[in-house]
Amino acid sequence: MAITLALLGLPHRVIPVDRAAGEQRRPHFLAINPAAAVPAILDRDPGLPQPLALAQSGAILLYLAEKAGRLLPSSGAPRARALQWLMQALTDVNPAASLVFMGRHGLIPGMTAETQGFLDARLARFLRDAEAALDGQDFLVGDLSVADLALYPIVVHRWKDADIAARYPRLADWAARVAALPGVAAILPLP
Ligand SMILES: N[C@@H](CCC(=O)N[C@@H](CS)C(=O)NCC(=O)O)C(=O)O
Repeated sequence: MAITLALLGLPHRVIPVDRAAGEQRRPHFLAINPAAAVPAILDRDPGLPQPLALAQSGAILLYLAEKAGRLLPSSGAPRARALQWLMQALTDVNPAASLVFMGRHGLIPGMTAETQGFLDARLARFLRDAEAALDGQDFLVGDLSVADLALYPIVVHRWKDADIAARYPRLADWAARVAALPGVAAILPLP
């Protein structure tokens, strides 16, 4: 979210939420997202009839792109493709990556090496889809879009587990391109 806000040049303040301390369950945060999960935004734009509290990373990314009129094609097939990749990043790649993380950090009860192998292979399948999408183009749907910005943190966080640099050369080059965008490396650099 911070990356998208920075790239769009929208004025904002990032407020870290200490989840280990349960801050997401405190009243001041629940007023913004009653589901007690990050990310969430509070848009106090005076042009709005009232401040907008919004959760779910996909909804937030779409809202910010539409607000700024950038990072999302406005109509037709280009927009549909960008939405497809946004959903693919958030509903395929991200859950697979989260399970790999949980498996490797002892957060899945009864975890075995076989199950970890299954989870690793599942993530690898989704990463291969992204690798294929980047054949012949710099970003997932041609121009930079919120789909790239949804996928980038997932790829960065699983960089070593999934052996991105060695196994997915186009994805690694793409990540370097995203990392080189203004302000991105200061927020989330490549490992
Ligand atoms: N589908 C949601 C997932 C949000 C979510 O599960 N966030 C996690 C952190 S990645 C969270 O805040 N969990 C609540 C907790 O840790 O108590 C989204 O994309 O925003």
